[in-house]
Amino acid sequence: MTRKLKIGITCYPSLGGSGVVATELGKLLAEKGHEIHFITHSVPFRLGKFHKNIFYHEVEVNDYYVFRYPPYDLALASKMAQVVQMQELDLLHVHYAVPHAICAYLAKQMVGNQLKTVTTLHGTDITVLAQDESLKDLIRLAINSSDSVTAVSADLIKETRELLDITREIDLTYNFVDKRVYYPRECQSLKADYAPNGEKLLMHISNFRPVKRISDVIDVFARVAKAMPAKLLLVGEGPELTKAQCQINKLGLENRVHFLGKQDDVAQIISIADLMLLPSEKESFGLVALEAMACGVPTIGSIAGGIPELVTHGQTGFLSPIGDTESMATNAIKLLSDPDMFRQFREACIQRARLEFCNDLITAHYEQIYYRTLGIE
Ligand code: GMT
Repeated sequence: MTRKLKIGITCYPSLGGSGVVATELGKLLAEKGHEIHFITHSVPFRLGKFHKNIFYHEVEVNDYYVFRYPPYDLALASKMAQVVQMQELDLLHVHYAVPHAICAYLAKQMVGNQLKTVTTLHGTDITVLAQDESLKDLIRLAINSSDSVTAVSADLIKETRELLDITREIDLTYNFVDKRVYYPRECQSLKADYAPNGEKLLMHISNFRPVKRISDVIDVFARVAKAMPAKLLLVGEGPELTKAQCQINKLGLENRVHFLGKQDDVAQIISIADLMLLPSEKESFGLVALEAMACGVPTIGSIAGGIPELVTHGQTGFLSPIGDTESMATNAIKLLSDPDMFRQFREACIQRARLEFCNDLITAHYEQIYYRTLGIE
């Protein structure tokens, strides 16, 4: 039997796809008997109840009076080194190059080369931060000094190579969903609350940052709502929310749009949707489209980043060029008006999520990477 590992995981513990992936991965690895140590500034929001084999180590920042900015990154690196030594960890798996892979690099300098590090690139560390000339060399150092590097789409690997001139091996490990949580749920009464007259329900879930193109979400919805009775559910919060509210008021759609705010557990709410809208400008993978797919909900989205690797155009959703809201709305109307086509898409979604992106498959892939990194075959 292959030896069980002691793994330190660092991620952004608050809302966001990378934190979800890191935390769910930790939980699944713990279920398989590995010992997992989260090293973060607060408890990862998806951790929830007590789990056997999972430990949490809080990073506390020293606010010594000469510090203008409390040095979180240094505190994290020291904590990593301390936990590695005290708990005799085999490796650190860090999610995001900046600052986590840099901190892991520093921890390794402190404890020695026997510590192995695995870095997962999630997107904005490359697509946004690597564009910043002042950070480029640091990000390159973080990636090149990790023992293994993974990225969540082939597109992100390509972009990492192009932007940072990186030639080392990068493993492709897609985002995943836990099939015990994400499946089409029976939510008739919840659906009736939002669509009492059988309206079609369109949904968008994000952190409402400009890259998500919320105005396109609303524009697509406005076009669909002209063609058929429909409602829009907006889940999440972020900087573009107020603008979205104004656009909705201007279009006179206030009674057809519901703002649900931040939700930690979206599996149930996604199941009441007919379509997920994801018209992003940048999207290294699009976890929310996968969560929707697993619940049998097709995505209408953009040809951006890794979305085409996830959503099969014409089978599990429809994709259009970024900003082409007319084409997105036409596709949405076509799908929503044809019950046979919709049924086929729904089936294809459930199948694809189970076959290509299920928790067992991707967790096993990460385990393989850990064993390879540690030289255990
Ligand atoms: O989408 C976001 O803005 C959140 C961001 C994050 O940092 O958590 O998500 C990124 O990582 C997710 C998990 O790998 C991916 O599914 C998202 O596509 C990616 N977001 C972007 O590339 C914009």
